[in-house]
Amino acid sequence: MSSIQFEIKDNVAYITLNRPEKMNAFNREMAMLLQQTLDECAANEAVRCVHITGAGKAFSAGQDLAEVVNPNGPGMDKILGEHYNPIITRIRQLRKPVVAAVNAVAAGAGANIALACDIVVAAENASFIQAFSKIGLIPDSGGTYFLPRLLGFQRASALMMLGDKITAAEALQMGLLYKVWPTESFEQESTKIAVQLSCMPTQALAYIKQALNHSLNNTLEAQLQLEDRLQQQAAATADFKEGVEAFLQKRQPVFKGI
Ligand code: LHQ
Repeated sequence: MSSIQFEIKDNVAYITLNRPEKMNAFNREMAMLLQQTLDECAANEAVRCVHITGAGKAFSAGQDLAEVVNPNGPGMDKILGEHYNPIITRIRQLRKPVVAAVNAVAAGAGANIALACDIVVAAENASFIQAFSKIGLIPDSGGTYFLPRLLGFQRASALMMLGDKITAAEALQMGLLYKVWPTESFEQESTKIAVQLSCMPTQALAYIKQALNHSLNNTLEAQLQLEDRLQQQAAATADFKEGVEAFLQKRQPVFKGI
């Protein structure tokens, strides 16, 4: 069985982190396979949304700690630069929406990979842990970048330093998540969001993502200029033409992602 399961159905790429016996903890093979899979999603025009979840009882427990102490393992000098940083960069640069469907516990790099996605949803039994400080590390995989922006400096600081486990309900209330559903309906509901996104104007979603990426650091003036440029590009797409025509003709639009 591959540590990454991958299936494309109706314009959605379903990626499942698949080392359930290890709580989907990342080893080098799984990290490299996830990068490769995200590259396939970028290259394949049939993919208009990516949905990432975990198999079994975890979303992901983060780095496989057994690999870190293995003398034949990749080594601390490689783990971030070759495993996690390229995953986070790929998620943020992918010109398609990525949904993190957090089915259960997400710890360490597992949590921060989820938080780097465009829309994060969770099952009510899911939980999030910045587990790093508990083993003498600092949050990585974008944690020190996204958490203060999502939560504010104080709450980010507390979660990162204390390493407390927070429930999906707490994460929702803090602004880390978009929605939480009961475990029984979670798969169906998170899939519904992915299918909805896959039918939307994909280019416009890519421009939204590009604008959001820049908004994290831009001045208002620079952001207004970027909006001007991206809006003109969005307005040049076939999907914009279709969206306006459908509105005026009082019918549902059929977007092709171009
Ligand atoms: C695991 C793991 C795991 C191996 C559960 N590895 N086996 C970057 C730079 C370089 C180095 C390090 O890492 C990083 C990035 C990071 O992600 S650092 C953070 C790494 N992750 C953690 O520290 C989380 C460790 N795990 C936990 O805190 C708990 O296991 C969680 C909260 C995830 C789940 O708790 P429980 O539901 O109570 O399950 P459990 O603790 O009983 O674990 C079940 C099994 O999974 C157990 O194995 P066993 O053989 O006893 O059944 C664990 O040893 C194994 N496991 N996480 N990361």
